[in-house]
Amino acid sequence: MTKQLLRSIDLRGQQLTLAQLRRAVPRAAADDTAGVESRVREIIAAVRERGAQTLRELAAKFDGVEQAEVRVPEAALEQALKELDPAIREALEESIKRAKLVAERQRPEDVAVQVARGARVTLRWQPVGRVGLYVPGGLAVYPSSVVMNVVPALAAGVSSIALASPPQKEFGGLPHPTILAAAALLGVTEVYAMGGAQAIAAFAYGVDSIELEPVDLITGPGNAYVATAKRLVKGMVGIDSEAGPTEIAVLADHTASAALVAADLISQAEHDPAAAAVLVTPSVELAEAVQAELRKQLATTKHQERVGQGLEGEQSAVVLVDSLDQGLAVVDAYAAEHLEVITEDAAAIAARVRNAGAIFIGASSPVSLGDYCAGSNHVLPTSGTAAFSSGLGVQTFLRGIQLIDYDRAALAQVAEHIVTLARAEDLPAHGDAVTARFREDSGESFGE
Ligand code: HSO
Ligand code: ZN
Repeated sequence: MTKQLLRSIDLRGQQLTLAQLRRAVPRAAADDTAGVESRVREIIAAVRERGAQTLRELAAKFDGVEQAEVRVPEAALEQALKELDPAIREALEESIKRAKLVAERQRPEDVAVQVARGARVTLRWQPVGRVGLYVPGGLAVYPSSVVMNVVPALAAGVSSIALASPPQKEFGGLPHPTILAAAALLGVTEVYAMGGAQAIAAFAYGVDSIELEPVDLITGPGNAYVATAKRLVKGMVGIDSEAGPTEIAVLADHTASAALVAADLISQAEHDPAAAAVLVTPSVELAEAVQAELRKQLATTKHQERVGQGLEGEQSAVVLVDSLDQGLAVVDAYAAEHLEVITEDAAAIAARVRNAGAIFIGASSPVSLGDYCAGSNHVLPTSGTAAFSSGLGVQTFLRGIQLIDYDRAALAQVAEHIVTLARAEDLPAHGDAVTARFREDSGESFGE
């Protein structure tokens, strides 16, 4: 028998609890970052103490670049945009247009609630002041991720956006030109050639000597050093999420095309040997046909080696189920970053899914569409975190501020309750702060 690329997990005929299901779905153990953490702590301390000097030293050490300036001159951004392949520019513009259309419509409205007469509570959505966007370099050059981070930040009304990406030796110590061009296209002019944990530290603490002001929120993916640095500065600044390797799950029945399912699994396995590709299906015929298609398509795909590793890794599998109902329980337990539903009446099945970062409905909505041009965001929760968190969006860049506005009569209505609750908590001064407002000698002039 030919060796199958995806390992098989057969859940047919089994009644599993949620805990059992969670153990049954394929998921790689989290990396041990203990060793990385101590090095990242040293880098953060060095950036705090010696600022730009440390950034230059680490650019020489890690990126092999002797850096005169950490800040990318605006002329270099304009130049990169001028030299950008017109087809790439056109594609980026379409991607930006659709992402903008969606993000702007998703901006939540302020909510003012009249609680009683003269008593109003409002939730005001306020953009964060300043955002630092990290864009990885090296193997992965993702101008699309610049779009996915910057567009919702702008839609939220963020007024200050800085971007960091590692200096590249082959581009004279600047970040990759397509990254620079994407930044320029979006009107981002504050760009730094800095990478790794040092970039995250610079964003979190600021670097006086190059006039890099600290940010309030850091977004964007990165390697283990970047992810660890984000975790360490979290709390002092906000972070979007600690993104793990990308994942695709496909819930499909006998109506799905095996060739298309295989193509979609391969498309996301292309990111990383640690990427996960999972097919959940009640159809044994489809499962077998997809395995055959994977073998066939793997032979001709460009990044054969990492795709093969991704498919054969323990994080990937085909999960056989009795029915779509059981399939839904499996995909909910898995909580995929990307879930494709390719079944009869896919929209109705998708409506029943509770846990996923994004759901791609039907054969004409592949994950690659969402990666680039759907209008949705491709920064999504990985590693099962979709069970409690959302992808990037306009809301990531907003905070809800509560406005409390009561007049005297409205306060009087609840004064006694406040005093009672304050006493119950043995915090009588809380009650006194209210009753003081109703004493004749309080000095308050109430114009009613
Ligand atoms: N699928 C990735 C995003 C991406 N794909 C960027 C291509 N470029 C994580 O959602
Ligand atoms: Zn992708």
